[in-house]
Amino acid sequence: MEFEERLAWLRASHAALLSKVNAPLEGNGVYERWANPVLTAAHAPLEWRYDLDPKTNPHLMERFGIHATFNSGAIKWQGRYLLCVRVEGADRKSFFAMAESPNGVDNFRFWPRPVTMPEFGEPATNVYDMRLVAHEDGWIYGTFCVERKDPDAEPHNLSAAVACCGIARTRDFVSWERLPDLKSDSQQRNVVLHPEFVNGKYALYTRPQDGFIDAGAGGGIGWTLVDSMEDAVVEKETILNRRHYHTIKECKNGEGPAPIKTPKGWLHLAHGVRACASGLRYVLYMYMTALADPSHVIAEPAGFFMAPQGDEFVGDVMNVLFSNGWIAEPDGRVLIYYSSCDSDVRVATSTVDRLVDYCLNTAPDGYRTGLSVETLNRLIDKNDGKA
Ligand code: BGC
Ligand code: BMA
Repeated sequence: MEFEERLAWLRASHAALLSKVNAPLEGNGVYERWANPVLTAAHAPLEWRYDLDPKTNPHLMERFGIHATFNSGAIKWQGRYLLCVRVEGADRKSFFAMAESPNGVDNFRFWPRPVTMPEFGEPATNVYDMRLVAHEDGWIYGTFCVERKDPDAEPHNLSAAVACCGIARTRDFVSWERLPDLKSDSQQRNVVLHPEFVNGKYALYTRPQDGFIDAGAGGGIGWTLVDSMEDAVVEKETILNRRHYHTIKECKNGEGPAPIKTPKGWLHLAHGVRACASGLRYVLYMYMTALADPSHVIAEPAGFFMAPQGDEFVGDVMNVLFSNGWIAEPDGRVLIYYSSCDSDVRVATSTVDRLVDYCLNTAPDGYRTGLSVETLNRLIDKNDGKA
């Protein structure tokens, strides 16, 4: 195709993709998945990918490969549905970019420029998985993973890395103030800010780990109170949601987005990881904590809430569902943004009522097969009219 013809084709295909109407699919009653991913690499603006000048790019070839758009923080802001998306280039580096939709389920469009924020300390090799939180102090915070090469790695080891929590805040998602990284004795990924003060302090969900990949002695999702976000230091850390043998979170777990406040407690979405022959398997699970003490677990249904299905199995990193963003609407509807295989952003919808019902009325894990059979028999008895 000639330049102009090709440009017209690119623009038309991009516009058609961006305006594609989405629709919910009937499911298990707990939530509805929607038919189309809300963001894919192909949603990235043409201006990011192509040099659109026929003089310098006569073949209209891609000049900057966008490989994936996934793991997005989410917030409803001034009536607009905003995602802070992890965008990964062909060079494996990821960065953040805001995307906006008028309804939260389709028509997401990236803002013209990626999030451009100052570095803190040693410049990051990579950043990812931002959690957006409108804190009651009036700021909107983003906490995210900052990855740097491990300075103590043996010279031949080109994979050893160090993960810590980066912190930034904004009032408009364009201008970002970078605060010092979270100080912690262990490596940290999946750090999430609780939206309210707790005993006058900022509360963080943490995920201490001994190494970059291995949680090691890090027991699960942690909890710490810090005096200030401008100099956040993990001093006393307790584990509030533990990893457990032969569960979906045997290897690792991590808080997803910040929890949603409900009259019956805080609703949490998290990811659990187990190992299997095909590698690490990431699924989503839920739990609830007490209103009076967000670090005290009051309910946790057994097993996963969502796991990959159908085309969600196929992507860059197979067998992965991950979520770090959801939006609770004033009418009780909940939009859950999740990503499959580190490739796309998808949406599922539910309501606070249904999610609370799911958490409070699904049996917890009995940790052994005999108790699962007992739970199942109780349900069958009930349906037989025996209970
Ligand atoms: C990747 C992340 C991944 C982490 C741990 C990083 O290098 O970018 O997607 O979560 O490694 O496996
Ligand atoms: C991690 C996460 C995600 C990613 C997942 C699977 O540990 O922090 O960024 O989705 O691995 O690759």
